[in-house]
Amino acid sequence: MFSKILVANRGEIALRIIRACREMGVRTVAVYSVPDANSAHVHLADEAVCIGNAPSSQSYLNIPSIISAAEITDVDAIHPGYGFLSENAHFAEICESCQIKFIGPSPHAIRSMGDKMAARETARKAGVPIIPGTKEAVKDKDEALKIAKKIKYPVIIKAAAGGGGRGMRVCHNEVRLVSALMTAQHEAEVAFGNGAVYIEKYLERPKHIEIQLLADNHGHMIYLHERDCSIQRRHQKLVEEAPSPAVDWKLRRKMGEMALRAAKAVGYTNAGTVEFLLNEDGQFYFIEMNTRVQVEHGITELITGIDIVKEQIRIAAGEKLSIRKQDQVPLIGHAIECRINAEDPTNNFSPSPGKIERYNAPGGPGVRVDSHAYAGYTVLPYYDSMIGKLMVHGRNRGEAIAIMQRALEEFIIEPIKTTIPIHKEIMKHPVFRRGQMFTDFIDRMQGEQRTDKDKLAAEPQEAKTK
Ligand code: MV4
Repeated sequence: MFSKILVANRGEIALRIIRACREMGVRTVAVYSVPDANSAHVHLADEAVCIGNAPSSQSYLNIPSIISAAEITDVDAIHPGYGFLSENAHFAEICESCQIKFIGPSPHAIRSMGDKMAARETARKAGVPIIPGTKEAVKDKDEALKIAKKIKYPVIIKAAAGGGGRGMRVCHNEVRLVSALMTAQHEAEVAFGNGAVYIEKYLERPKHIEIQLLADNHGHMIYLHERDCSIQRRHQKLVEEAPSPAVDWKLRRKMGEMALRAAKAVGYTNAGTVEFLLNEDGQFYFIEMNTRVQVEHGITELITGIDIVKEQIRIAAGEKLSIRKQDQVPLIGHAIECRINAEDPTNNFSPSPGKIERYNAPGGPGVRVDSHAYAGYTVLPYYDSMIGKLMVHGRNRGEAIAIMQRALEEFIIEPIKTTIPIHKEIMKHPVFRRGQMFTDFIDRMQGEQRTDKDKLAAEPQEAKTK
């Protein structure tokens, strides 16, 4: 096992990794930017090194600075968390060349899955269902028109180097397709330095289902069932749950086996997640693979009892998976996560940084809070607005929702604006309670609220006093 790990991240995930290390008897090094000097991860780690100024490009994305910190503190390994350098194959290679273990998959696996168009082709060749569309990058408008005619509108243009919804464009007709192609290619070139785009048939109301995988370097690979991440807004997940109310055991097994196939095709090791879109007819399609630990990994830990971060560290240290047989992976009860962001849901989710004066995290049976926030902590404007994750675990979905509602009521974060109020709305929404949410859930819910408000405003005074 490693004796010391550098955590190349901040916020709640840095804490999560430090906690795993502490329990495993591994020492930790935190890295931090100048304004993060007072952050919880700096205090909880055994050592801490300042790596640069506030902008991520100068600190958490600054490879020379992070490698220097690793060499000065003489660590055996680096855990990248999520975001920042976690899916940077070049960084993984540099770690390797410095004899520092990168806690994640191989540079080859990261690179293969990082090109979303290549990943789609890899999945197809491995026999994993993909959405009808292009095999290679779309060269010009004639090619785009031809393929769209074949698969029929609506279609979606995606950037090969994109992922997570970045650089996507939905087109309902030929005119839109031609103009969208030009801008999509240009935007992809500017944003990712790679203008390659591909086209898929656009699925109108899918569910977003992802399969968590673990693979060691001894040939063992298991899936830890699915998470339902259909509740998103502008490609930011708000609520996730495991298992999915839309997946039965037969489908779970099919999706799990297809996820394993896709991962095996690139020689995948460590923790990873295969994303699928699930149609109302029960058909599912590979969309991409995330080669890192994800924000929502905790709900899978709650239903399986498997500590994914500890498994990541053990795998990187060359140990075998703690559970190596698929039928020994538990699925107990139901877990839900609400992401608590410093955003104002009543003002288009605009960021709401600032000092937290009052803070009280919920507790009690079935509640887990992963957060770096505390009373007196200042939410910084430079980074991601997520200040914590509220996770609950119940015997079934109904119980999990009840625990979540109770926990949301207990949670106090003042005076900054947070997403807690919208989570309360989601938990009581009949569509959510029936488990019938699709990726358009939040837009529809907010549409309903607007019409409610309009109705109230338009209604004569007597309607209220009656
Ligand atoms: C799609 C799609 C419909 N059809 N692909 C968004 C995130 C990225 N990983 C893939 N995404 C989508 N790809 C086809 N062919 C719809 C989405 C999508 C979506 C997916 C999951 C959750 C929320 C979403 C919101 C809008 C669009």
